[in-house]
Amino acid sequence: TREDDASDLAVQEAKPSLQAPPMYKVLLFNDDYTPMDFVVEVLELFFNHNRELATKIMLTVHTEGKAICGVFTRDIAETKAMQVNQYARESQHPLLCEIEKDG
Ligand code: NFA
Repeated sequence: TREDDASDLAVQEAKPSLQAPPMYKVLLFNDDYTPMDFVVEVLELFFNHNRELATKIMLTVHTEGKAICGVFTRDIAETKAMQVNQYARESQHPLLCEIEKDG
């Protein structure tokens, strides 16, 4: 600070970051074919939800058409969606995961 430092040019100061990063929702979408157990497994594996919450989210997707699995910074949200879509594809299920900017 001006009070403590001889020169702001010579001293490196860590400035607090004041802006929170933009957040992205990760969404799962319903389809007619993916087994309910597989969706619960995805929610446990990739979003660290316990069995009870994973089951609730899965049933919301099933009845409402979609649900939020979690909210993350862009890189994390993109990676989660990629991992879920790759795992679904490998398992030959049509389950779809997308991200959407929060707010
Ligand atoms: N609708 C699917 C079924 O009846 C279950 C499902 C839930 C699929 C959530 C995708 C997402 N087997």
